[in-house]
Amino acid sequence: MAYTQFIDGELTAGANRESWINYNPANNTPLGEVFQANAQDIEAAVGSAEKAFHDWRTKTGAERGRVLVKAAEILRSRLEQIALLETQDVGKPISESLAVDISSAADALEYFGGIAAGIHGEYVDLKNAFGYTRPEPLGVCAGIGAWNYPIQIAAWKAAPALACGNAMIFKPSELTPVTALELAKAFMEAGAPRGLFNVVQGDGRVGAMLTDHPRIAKISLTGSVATGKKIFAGAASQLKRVTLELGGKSPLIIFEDADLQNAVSAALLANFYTQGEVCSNGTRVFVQRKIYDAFLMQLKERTEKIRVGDPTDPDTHMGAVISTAHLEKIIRFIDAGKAAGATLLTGGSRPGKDFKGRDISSGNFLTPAIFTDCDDAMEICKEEIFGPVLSILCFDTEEEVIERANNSAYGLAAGVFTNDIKRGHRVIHQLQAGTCWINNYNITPIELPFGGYKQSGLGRENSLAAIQYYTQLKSVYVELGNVESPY
Ligand code: TXE
Repeated sequence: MAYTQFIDGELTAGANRESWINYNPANNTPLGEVFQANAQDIEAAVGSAEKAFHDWRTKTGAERGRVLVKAAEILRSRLEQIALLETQDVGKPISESLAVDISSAADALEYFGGIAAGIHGEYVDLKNAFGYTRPEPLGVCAGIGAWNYPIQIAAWKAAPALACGNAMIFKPSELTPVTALELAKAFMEAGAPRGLFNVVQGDGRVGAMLTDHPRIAKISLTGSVATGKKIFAGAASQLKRVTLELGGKSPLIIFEDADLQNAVSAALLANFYTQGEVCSNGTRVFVQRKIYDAFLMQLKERTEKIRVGDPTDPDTHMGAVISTAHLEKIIRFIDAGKAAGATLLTGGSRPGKDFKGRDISSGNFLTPAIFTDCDDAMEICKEEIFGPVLSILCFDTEEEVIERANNSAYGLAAGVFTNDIKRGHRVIHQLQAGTCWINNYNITPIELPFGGYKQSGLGRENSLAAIQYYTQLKSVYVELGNVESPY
């Protein structure tokens, strides 16, 4: 299989380009060859996107919305086959790909397709005059994706961009080149003009070319904080618009009155879903002292029942992490946690066989890990591991836990479990985080904004909040009288 560029409505040839092999994380066998976009590809993508933008911006919101909703229908009609592609590319369980990834992408297309006709300005009566505003598109926007939710990330950027009248050039992560191409095909079949949504493959160098390109008006990144800072700096010379969905080390706070079963379920989901490779994960689990032992006992028992194995098996709970290099990075964090004095209570090892006795030694598998005896200052409690590693911490008072939870350069997400309705809102209002949950975790409906405080990002994706990041607002004053002049 060749993963090439999708420019001007079609897949381009792969020849005469730098290339690399894309591997299946579950067994490290080749899925296909990926061809790095070159400067000519970028120029062709920008030219095609500009041509598409020229017509697309003249369509009404309703006309644009129809294409997005049709694209959503096409994705849903191919859910099983795209889910399998995503599972093979990312290593995540097929149960997740079927339940979340493609549906979330389709939800975004439907949502922004539905509101496209409602994206308009305001009218203001003035003295012998009136004014109005116009939310106008930016032009050609670039999306740059991470590898944990490839088609969801592509759709969360393309849907608002196109709904607002822009064209998009999307670069998936070099580790997951596959399903952005499925989204591109769906847009074409839905009636989008050629070049409205282009895909270019490649690593950070291609991402940097997009950031630097003078005719690309905006960059939207989903990725690490380090990359976010590089893009922000690179965009500065042109004052190019940037939205950044970055990493985090988010707190999940469990008060003594919480429903224990639900709180443990949330802690498991917030650390082990998608092998823990979720930016908004609640990886610092703060538990109030009175229930700490009971919580930890249930957490350990249920963690050890998580079925690690072949991601294509519907019974599997946890698949393989994205690459051998990433697996080694996670193991380095685990070693550092032990060296710092934390106790590895369970997990953190490489299983040779999975829960059905199948040989998985050739894949990037790790059993879900829990660290106790943690200290806030430990690296495993400060840095994003982006793997199945949970750090549990004990606290006594509300004031103490809020201060400790906020003591982080990140601010992406936060969760609070309590049955005291006043405490739940009181605490969540004091947490420095952009995406929050009370008595659940990591539920991200398209109707709510998603994004972070502090170094976890700039701007928001999803909900009506996203519209401001894909439009620029023009105000128009209309004189109904004469120009009064002292000259
Ligand atoms: O990120 P990387 P990864 C974060 C998550 C973790 C990271 C993992 O927290 O930190 O993403 O994904 C491109 N100029 N989120 O390892 O390495 C690169 O090619 C331009 C947060 O992929 O930062 C890739 O396509 N582009 C998120 C993309 O940036 C550059 C949810 C990300 O790569 C570049 C999911 C450069 N100089 C993961 N260097 C959220 N908050 O929603 C690299 N890239």
